[in-house]
Amino acid sequence: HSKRQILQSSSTIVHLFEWRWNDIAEECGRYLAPNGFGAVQISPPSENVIVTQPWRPWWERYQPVSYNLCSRSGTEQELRDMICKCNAVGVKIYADVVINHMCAPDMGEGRRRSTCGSFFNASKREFPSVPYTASHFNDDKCPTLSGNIETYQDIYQVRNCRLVGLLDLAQDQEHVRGRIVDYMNRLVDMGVAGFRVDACKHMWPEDLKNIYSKLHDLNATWFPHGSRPLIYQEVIDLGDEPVKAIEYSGLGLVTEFKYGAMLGSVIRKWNQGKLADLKTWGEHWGLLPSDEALVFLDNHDNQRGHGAGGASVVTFREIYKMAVAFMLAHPYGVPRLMSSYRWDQRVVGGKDQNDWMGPPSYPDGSTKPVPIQPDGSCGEGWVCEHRWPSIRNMVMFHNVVDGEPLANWWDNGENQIAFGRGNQGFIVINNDDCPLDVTLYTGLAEGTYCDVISGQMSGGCCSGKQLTVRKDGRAHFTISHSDPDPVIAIHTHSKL
Ligand code: AAO
Repeated sequence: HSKRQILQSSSTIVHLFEWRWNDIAEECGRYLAPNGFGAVQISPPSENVIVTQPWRPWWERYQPVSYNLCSRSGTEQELRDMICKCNAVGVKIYADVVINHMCAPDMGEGRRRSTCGSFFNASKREFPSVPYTASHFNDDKCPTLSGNIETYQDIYQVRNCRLVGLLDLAQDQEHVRGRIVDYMNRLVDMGVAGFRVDACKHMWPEDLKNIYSKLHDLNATWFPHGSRPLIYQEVIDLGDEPVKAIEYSGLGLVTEFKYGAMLGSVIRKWNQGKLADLKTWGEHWGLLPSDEALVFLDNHDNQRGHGAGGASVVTFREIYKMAVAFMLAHPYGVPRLMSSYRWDQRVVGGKDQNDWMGPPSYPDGSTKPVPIQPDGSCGEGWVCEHRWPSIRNMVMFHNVVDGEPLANWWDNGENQIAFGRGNQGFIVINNDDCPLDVTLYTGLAEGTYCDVISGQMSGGCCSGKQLTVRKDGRAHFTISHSDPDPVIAIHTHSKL
């Protein structure tokens, strides 16, 4: 593969959670494109309610009041400019669209509580700038007295009642589907390459199918004629409810929540889990077919105790790099990385009291820019996992080995594993409490390779560990269990 092919094969998505459009525009050109990232998931671009109690929580963006394109991330013009700049360097934009519901009924009325100043009246269910009126919501179909989803065991409640009290749109109405289609097509025409569709579990699959079928082809300025939007649908299916991910997987990709929950549990060695078990990782574990799964370790919900996945999920706070290395080395699924901001956790009785805290912001509530430090990391509370060197280098590994089958698996029966991808790359992980010291067949051509976890190639020199693959394809690996990054990864483009 040439460097150009490698960058073209890039499929890794990074969720730049709560970033401003202007910062994303810069990040595409200065960092994401040159490092082989495929796409950015942006926070919802639609106008939302301004919540001040608690103060400007991140979750206000999941309460739309119109489909006007202004939010804490920026104006419509800034959105357009970002999409253009990112497409120009080959980084796709996937928009998070909130189409299941509008805001909660107790969010007031007027123009002062919405991010573009559009008028709405939540208690009357009036959103004139869409327009939606009371008749466009599902309330008449919801079987509960409260009007809210009270149990997830009843598919009618899940689809026809209010998710955490949010006004539930009736996507079985042509008018509602039409407004949603118009919104999504406006984004497609601006140049987005697809969507993360929020709360799909709470919409009927046939309505979604209808909506998706009316989407325009991608903008031919940047994409081949006839290209369709990529759609990945948020459906939480951990196996214990009647709504199943497979009801949606025919329509697009589906977020595979079992992935992060199970992998986190194995890496934490919970329930006798060990890395050696991952030999059969994928469909054998009850996961969706690989080409239908959007996979991730944590998301913006479960990294702070919202949504689902539970305590096993790993985040930037701990053992993240090893888990990311495994995810990006393994062929299963389309991977998405989280790029977070810090907040102070304050766990009381198992719940983080600060789980609502919004992005780094000024006293007036506007989001702070993401400053880049001289060492390439981010300042002002932005974590930027995607800029951690080993994560960045594993994104390139993922591209280099694209399309190659899993090969040459080795494990010690416990928590030391290794595997290759065809003859293009090889990874070794030590999650045991003892050193790893082993000679393994890598499948790689003879030569000296640079470990992209401890360093990388630059200007023909390796700043990390060097590994020698002998004529017979074997190489000797040692990894101390006290190494903060107990992983070695080499590939054909890290050859000296
Ligand atoms: C906010 C306030 C609420 C208030 C509401 C209205 O926090 O107190 O009532 O406003 O004023 C986000 C936040 C919400 C926020 C909302 C709107 O997370 O806290 O509400 O914005 O501002 C379900 C959905 C899933 C959803 C998830 C959070 O199925 O779609 O809840 N995720 C998306 C977004 C998310 C956003 C919304 C949807 C809404 O990613 O950011 O909400 O736009 C079970 C079900 C899951 C369900 C979870 C949580 O999970 O299966 O479907 O997710 O419960 O309710 C075991 C089970 C597992 C189960 C889990 C947890 O692990 O195996 O299935 O336990 O019980």
